[in-house]
Formats: sequence, C-alpha cells, structure tokens
Amino acid sequence: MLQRGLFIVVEGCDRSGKSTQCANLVSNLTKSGIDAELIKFPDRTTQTGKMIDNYLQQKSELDDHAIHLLFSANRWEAMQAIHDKIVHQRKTLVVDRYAFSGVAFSSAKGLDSNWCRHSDVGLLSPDIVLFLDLPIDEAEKRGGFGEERYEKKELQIRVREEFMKLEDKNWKVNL
Ligand code: FDM
Ligand code: MG
Repeated sequence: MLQRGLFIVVEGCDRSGKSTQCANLVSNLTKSGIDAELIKFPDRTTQTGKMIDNYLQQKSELDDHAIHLLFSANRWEAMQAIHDKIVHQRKTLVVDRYAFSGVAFSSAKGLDSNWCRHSDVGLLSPDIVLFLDLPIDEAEKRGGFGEERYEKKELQIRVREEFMKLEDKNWKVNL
C-alpha cells in the first residue's frame, strides 16, 4: 500500500494521443487495484477556466502574458484539492497537461521562457512526466487540427521544440 498517491503528468502536443493514453492509464491502474483518477488542465469548468475556454475558442482576446497567468491560476486554484487527493486520500492522479504546457505554449508564442516559469514555481511537482512525442506531420494526419486557437501546424512545431528544452531526467518520452 502506497503511503501517498502518485502524481503522474502526461504532456505532448495536440493530437499526440494524450487523452486516449490518460484514459488507458487510469483504467489499467484501477484494474491493478490502484485508486486512480484523471484530471485535466486547463480545467474549463471554473471561473478562470471559462475565461481560458473563451480565449481558446477565439471568442475573446487577451494579452499573451495575461492568458499565461490565467492558465497558471487555473492550476493554483486546484492545488489544495490535488494535495488532499494525493496525500490524504492516497489517490494516484493522472494529469492531462500541466505547467510544462504552460511554459511550452507561451514561449512558443514568443514570451520569455524564464518569465513563463515563474508563475508556476511552488506548484506540486509531478513524480513522473510522460511525454507523448509525435512528429507534427503525423499528428496532423490524425483528422487534422480543429478550430481552437493553438491548433496550427507552425505553432505546434515551435511548441514541440519548447517541450524538448524542458525535458529532464524525470521525463519518460514515448515509453
Ligand atoms: N495550454 C494548456 C496552454 O497554452 N497553457 C497551459 O498552461 C495549458 C495547461 O491550451 F492548446 C494550451 C494547450 C492547448 C490548449 O488544451 C487546450 P487541451 O488539452 O486541448 O484542452
Ligand atoms: Mg485541444
């Protein structure tokens, strides 16, 4: 029996298969008797999440720094609940996107990556980061990108490069 649950983050570009793999992971963990739950960032259900959703759906315009901070706030407001789940309820959390997406997307848009990191300093750190890497050409073949703001090939290529700069020894790429 684990003393606390694990905090597993799954990252990758759009159409890399994150949602499918997250669902598979939760279901396999559950079958092995581990109490696991899926969560996703951005959480579009909260007040900040609704602003983010409007922005992504191109229904509103926001300064690049402002939207970066909203994505970050969307994580901060979830921290107490995440902490309680992992530490007190001993649940293992599978998290579809986290602060790495925050830094990779905002710096791909041209913001300074050091500036981008600051707003997430102090968030709970993941135990494992699984990065699903897929060439953007392959990702595009999977039904093409949709209507959301960042679903554009040129940006996704830069996002992937920014993700690669964030990789460290805790990352597992394409296991
Ligand atoms: N995204 C996601 C960011 O730009 N910053 C963040 O901090 C997070 C968590 O939001 F294009 C981007 C990544 C993606 C978009 O994500 C919505 P989903 O996973 O497609 O809902
Ligand atoms: Mg998307």
